[in-house]
Amino acid sequence: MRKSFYITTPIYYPSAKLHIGHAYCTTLADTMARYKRLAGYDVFFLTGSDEHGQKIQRTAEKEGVTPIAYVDGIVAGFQKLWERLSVSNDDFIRTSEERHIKVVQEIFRRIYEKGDIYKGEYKGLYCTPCESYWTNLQLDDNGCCPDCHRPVEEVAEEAYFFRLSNYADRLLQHIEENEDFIQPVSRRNEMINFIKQGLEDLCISRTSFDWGIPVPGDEKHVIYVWFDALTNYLTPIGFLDDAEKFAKFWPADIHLVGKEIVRFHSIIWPCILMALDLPLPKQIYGHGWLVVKGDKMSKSKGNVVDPLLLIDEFGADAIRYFLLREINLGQDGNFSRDALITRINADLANDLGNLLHRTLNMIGKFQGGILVDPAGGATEFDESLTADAKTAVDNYTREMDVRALSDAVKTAWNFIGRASKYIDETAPWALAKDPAKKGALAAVLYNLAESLRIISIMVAPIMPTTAQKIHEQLNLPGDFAAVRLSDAEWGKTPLGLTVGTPVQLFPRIEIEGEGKQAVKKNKGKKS
Ligand code: ME8
Repeated sequence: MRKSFYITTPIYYPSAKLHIGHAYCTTLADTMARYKRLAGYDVFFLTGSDEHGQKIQRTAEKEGVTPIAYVDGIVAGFQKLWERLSVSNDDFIRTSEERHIKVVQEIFRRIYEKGDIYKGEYKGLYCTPCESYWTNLQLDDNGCCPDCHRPVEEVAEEAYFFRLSNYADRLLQHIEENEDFIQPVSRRNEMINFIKQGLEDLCISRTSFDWGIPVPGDEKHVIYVWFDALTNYLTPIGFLDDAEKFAKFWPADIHLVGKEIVRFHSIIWPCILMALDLPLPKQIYGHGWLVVKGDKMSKSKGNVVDPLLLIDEFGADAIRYFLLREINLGQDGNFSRDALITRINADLANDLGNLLHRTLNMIGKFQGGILVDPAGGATEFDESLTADAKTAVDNYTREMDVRALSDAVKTAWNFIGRASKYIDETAPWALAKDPAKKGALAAVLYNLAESLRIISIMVAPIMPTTAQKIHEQLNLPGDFAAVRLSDAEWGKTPLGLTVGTPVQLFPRIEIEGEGKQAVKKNKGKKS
């Protein structure tokens, strides 16, 4: 039976336009999903939108539209963004969809019948923009929300509670026994300390607004955001309607989330699953933030970068490459336009682009575009190139498997550098001048084309469009979508192949001015 892999991103709030920080999370998940498909897994990759709550209701009221009309427009924008970023999600879940409402109500019913949901009274301080409850002790010096520093509201209302406290011991034991359950380790330790302080029951309903999923049988209550949001992970994989699919994809292999929501995913979510007698996800991975001069990129800080504008300017693959290469998974990483342009020029236009261009040019010039049979011809540098290709693929696989994505990207680029060095070592232009070296020249050009074929496979999860272009320019037979990691074995490029004419992958970006003010003087077309 084929192995399966289920990966999720958080579902995003349609309260604001998505910025490049959100695109970071989705790019990471997409790369992991594409890598697993390449490795032969049956993958289910889920993203979506988290549409309920008082904040959305208020914004819609202000705009004079219904909440659903308001979110419809924003969510269409999310979907367009993911498409433009080459995100290969298998489903997009909206929490306002009927299929999800059914799941949430059924889960509520089951846990209520079990006795782990009960009715009580909630008193507390609530921050509407952050959709968080706080205690007096947690407020900032001005008595405001410790996260966004806006005023909190006192609320007292009848509410349903989930007995989180019932599951604290089992959860702690699970975390301690399963090292991979919460990653990276720093987040795992934070969670262990948090749970050790004791877990209070969780308020899971509200009566002060109605844009949410009604509590079954008590419809003046709507189910409060996290109980609704987290359960999205069960909806599209057949929890209620397709037992076979559900058995295939649950438990999830990884919930990839930003570090500030690890707590909800590694405490509330496992407790809900335990109450449902369902197995827990294999991993919750908390990635770091994209920061601008040390501050989290966020709308409230006014430092957001619009991913659509960046895609228009530089193309999706360049942005994906930058995010994956520049930031170590789990740590915060700096976003800057200058650093992006530097990466495009050095790594994409120069390293990768030139290798392809030079190789195809030489095959065209010296052999009429054909990969001719070396008939035993060789150079003294060939063995080390083939050995390095194998090492690169082995390292890349190991790094991808342990989610060291930026290391895997570096490994692929080191091999690009290695293949470029092979051109200098073998000097094909000199071989071409000597008829006795015809075989050696054919071997060198074959080895370069073969290196590029292997590079296109390693690049595929990172920059899918570019990988496909390399495949097409090499004029390799077959559909690139059918290529697998196991094809990254030396020698699969057919002899006699007529390669295509080179087309620049990434034009160099000329910069005018210096530092932050640098302006792109776009001479070429974006790829
Ligand atoms: O939290 N850098 O939604 P959300 C990196 N609806 N990641 C960032 C970021 C940045 N600057 N800014 C935001 C929610 N993110 C809930 C999730 S899941 C059942 C419910 C990430 O739209 C953030 O860390 O506020 C989070 O993982 C994701 O965007 C969604 O944030």
